[in-house]
Amino acid sequence: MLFKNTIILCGLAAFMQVNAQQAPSVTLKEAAAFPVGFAIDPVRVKNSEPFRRTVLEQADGITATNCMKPSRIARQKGVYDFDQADQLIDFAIANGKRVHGHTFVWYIDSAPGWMKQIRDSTELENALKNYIQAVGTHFKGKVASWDVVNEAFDNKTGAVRQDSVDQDGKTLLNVGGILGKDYVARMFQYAHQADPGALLFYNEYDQEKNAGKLNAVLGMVADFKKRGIPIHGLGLQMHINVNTPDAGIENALKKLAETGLLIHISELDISMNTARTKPFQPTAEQLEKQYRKYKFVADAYKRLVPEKQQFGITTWGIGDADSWIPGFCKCEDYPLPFDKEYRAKKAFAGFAEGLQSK
Ligand code: 9MR
Repeated sequence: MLFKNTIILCGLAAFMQVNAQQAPSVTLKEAAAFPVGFAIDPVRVKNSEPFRRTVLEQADGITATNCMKPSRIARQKGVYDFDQADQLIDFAIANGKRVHGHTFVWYIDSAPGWMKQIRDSTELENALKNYIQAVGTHFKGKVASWDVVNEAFDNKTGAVRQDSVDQDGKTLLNVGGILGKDYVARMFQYAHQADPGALLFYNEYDQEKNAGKLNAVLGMVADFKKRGIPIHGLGLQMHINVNTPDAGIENALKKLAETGLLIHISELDISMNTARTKPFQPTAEQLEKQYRKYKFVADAYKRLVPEKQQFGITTWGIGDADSWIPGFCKCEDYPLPFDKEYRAKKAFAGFAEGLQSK
């Protein structure tokens, strides 16, 4: 009986250990030698005290999840609404947090409806140019950096996207089809004219698992360098899961760093629910794998990106309640370092340990 109770107690202790709300002895910003950031929006800052406190305590910088997207700033042509974005930036600046702007051009939902209707190349070129000019100038001196173009390359071909509808028939901003593949370079030129002091990034997903995309990004950088197109950094979104192969992450970090540009892990989250089920309750093994993957990512970034190119690591949200993934996959998931109450998870400990690795 005693033996059996001991086994039960040991099992319980192991379970509690993986689920333990760690009382962290270090914050992420203390643990990291480079800026750690969170993607956030102003409503949560205003409405949730634990959210706000976590930003203040843990982060060096922020990215706007949605409020700096064209769909929010320019709902109507020629009318700019900076209200939400200004609130967020005032909060960041008042608290000494670096602001990363996201994003000027994105082919998907982030483009306003009126812009997606444009078919004429001159009209679209001018609309984008005017938008970048107005928004870049408005935030000049307050925003350290911008994702100028987001996700320009096709998943299958690695060529510049030229689709006007997605697989569900939703209208896209077919900027590649209307303006031609060199539009990406011109957007960087417009962004540089608008705010010559801002660091300009190209941001992309799946580079850790899609060789065609990674090569497309590398090819774009080589071309930009040859032609003197201003670009300062590359964003590796890293929406990954607990089974994403380490080798792919290392390969992407290494190859992107070889460009000599700043490297930003720009949207990190690590999904555990690879079967995309609902409901979903992570097992002790999945929590352990998430802990290890957070640790690996931070450690790999430190090992493979030279210090002077370490722009930082940003997670896409703070706590699991902020994640975009459940809405997208119609499943449950817990991909972030903090739980729904903004208590540090085991994943947090992995992240902090990786950031502190020698
Ligand atoms: O997390 C964002 C979600 O709330 C928005 O509905 C969506 C569309 O604007 O964008 C999400 O963020 C995306 C980011 O802007 C670009 N990379 C992928 C992110 C997750 O979809």
